[in-house]
Amino acid sequence: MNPQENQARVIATYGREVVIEDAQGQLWPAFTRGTLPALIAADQVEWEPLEEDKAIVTSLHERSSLLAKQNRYGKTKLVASNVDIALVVIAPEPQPYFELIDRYGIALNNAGIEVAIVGNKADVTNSKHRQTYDEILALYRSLGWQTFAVSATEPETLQALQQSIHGKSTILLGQSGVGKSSITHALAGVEIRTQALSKATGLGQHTTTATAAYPLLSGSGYLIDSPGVRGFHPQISELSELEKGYPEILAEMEHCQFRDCSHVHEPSCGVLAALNAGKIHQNRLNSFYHIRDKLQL
Ligand SMILES: Nc1nc2c(ncn2[C@@H]2O[C@H](COP(=O)(O)OP(=O)(O)OP(=O)(O)O)[C@@H](O)[C@H]2O)c(=O)[nH]1
Ligand SMILES: [Mg+2]
Ligand SMILES: [Zn+2]
Repeated sequence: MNPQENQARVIATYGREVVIEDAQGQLWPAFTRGTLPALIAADQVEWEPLEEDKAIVTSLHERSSLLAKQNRYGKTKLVASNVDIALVVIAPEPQPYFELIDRYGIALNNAGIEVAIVGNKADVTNSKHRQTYDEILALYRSLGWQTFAVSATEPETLQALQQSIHGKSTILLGQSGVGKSSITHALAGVEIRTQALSKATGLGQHTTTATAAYPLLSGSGYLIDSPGVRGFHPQISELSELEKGYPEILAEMEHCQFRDCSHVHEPSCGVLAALNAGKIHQNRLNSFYHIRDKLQL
């Protein structure tokens, strides 16, 4: 084997069993060598054939832009590696939450991963949460995030999104039922992977149970579909990491009189002044307070 030939990318993982894609685009079910850590979607690895149609992953390349979260027991859980951009997907149904978006924003800003919001199910106009959905898209657009309003079921609405993720490694994040897999089906070669993946994932099932990467139909780049979440806990331990998720609030802190200002009641607080002047959105500040309290930062 020449060096090129033993390079591969992890497409999906099921515990220590994984599916890898070799340099020729062929998929292999593979074991992970016992000395390696657990692999995650989009990891770059080296591999060797084991027997007829089985392989073993022998080494893991250094990961870039690693997205991690905290599980409910406070343990770090890796979500994906080597990601260029994360699409946080919302929909009018299920009800969207501002704070979930901010929680993703904190993790992604700290990981150095670009973030955009995809408002899916734009065709659903009669939901009682439609106003919240529209407010979320408007707010984050005003904060400089890229936003898209799409319907996974109407391909022509996906063009701008398709263009902006072309050639990139992209992960879809968000609550269960917002349409991450529907978007994946519309933009990526899911069908051609189904056979190789279905054995372990149960693709075709309604709810996604494993994170998996699919090649974009536009020819270059990957779309990583992930299971829906109820909540998301960024893996942070410092106030400065929290603040990184709120650049517009951070920018006002230099106008606070006190260095240890809590931005809640202090008389000459730059953050509260900006809030009163309409330069900071109340929802953003509320989630900042709430996550700071929860994490005791
Ligand atoms: N009206 C409408 N329905 C949609 C749209 N996109 C997805 N749906 C429907 O929403 C439901 C959930 O879609 P999924 O793609 O499975 O959602 P998901 O985010 O992958 O869900 P999990 O895998 O559980 O995280 C399905 O019944 C889809 O048909 C859309 O643009 N418009
Ligand atoms: Mg899904
Ligand atoms: Zn302050």
